[in-house]
Amino acid sequence: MVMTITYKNITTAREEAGQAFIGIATLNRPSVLNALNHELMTELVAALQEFDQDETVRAIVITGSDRAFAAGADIKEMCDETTVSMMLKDRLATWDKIKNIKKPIIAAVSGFALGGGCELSMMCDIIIASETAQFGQPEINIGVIPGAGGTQRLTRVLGKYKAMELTLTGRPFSAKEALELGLVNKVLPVELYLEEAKAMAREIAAKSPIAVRLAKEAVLKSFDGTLDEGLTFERKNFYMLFSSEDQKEGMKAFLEKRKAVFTGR
Ligand code: DAK
Repeated sequence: MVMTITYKNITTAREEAGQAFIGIATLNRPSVLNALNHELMTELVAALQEFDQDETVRAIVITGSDRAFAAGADIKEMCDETTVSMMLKDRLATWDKIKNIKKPIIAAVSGFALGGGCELSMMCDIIIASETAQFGQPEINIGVIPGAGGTQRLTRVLGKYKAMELTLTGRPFSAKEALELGLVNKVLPVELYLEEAKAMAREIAAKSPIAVRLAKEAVLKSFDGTLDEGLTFERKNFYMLFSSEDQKEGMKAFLEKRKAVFTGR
């Protein structure tokens, strides 16, 4: 069963994944290559929050079209802004809410993933790309810099020198290069990338949702502070799982040589 709700700038769907569902949010402003205006981002955040609240949804996929994941933040919308208007509107506060989504998010990226589009993909937990995907932070070409985390997330993944090159030159880079740089998990032919992202989401949907949530939280924690802080956090989450029914079920099922049935309790 597939249910679809249509927003103005995105579409969403829930697709069956065993006993549960995966949530799919598709960016849908084709006339501007899915440029990310405020209305689209507000809708996307609302859709992600709805999936996050829905106990039956276990993993989320964000995708665009084969031609464009997103060609960046909407330049038309930003063109006449001033420092003060940008600060007062604080649009980034909307983008920031994606950080608070507890369920794993997989970006299925094809075509242009530039500027804010590249940054949106890097806000996700896993990136599956098509062979035609083209990443990049071209903001320098229009007199600005990445504004939605690009200078930080790109650098943490690629290291100083590659991040510096890509940020200062604005050069787009291919899915193949992104794979070599460790920015994407897999590259597939354009007919297959979305299916692969959904298959990975379904695979994750079969795990204990509470273990998945704490695992995501612990991995993300490694970006925040020292190794010791991260290790302490991981240990706390690990111990916490021992008060879940899923831990008992998962371990018992292993010992009884059967498939575990996770309830998220
Ligand atoms: N914004 C608005 N419109 C865009 C757009 C964009 N980023 N990208 C493409 N379009 C529009 C084009 O204007 C064109 O519209 P019409 O002329 O048909 O009305 C239509 O999409 C098709 O584009 P093209 O005709 O240019 O198509 P091509 O195949 O020739 O070229 C391209 C595709 C992706 C190479 C080219 O469109 C391009 O260079 N686009 C701009 C890429 C770019 O510079 N992206 C970075 C934007 S800056 C923030 C959050 C995030 C950000 C900043 C702040 N806060 C919340 C504070 C991020 C900033 C950015 O992303």
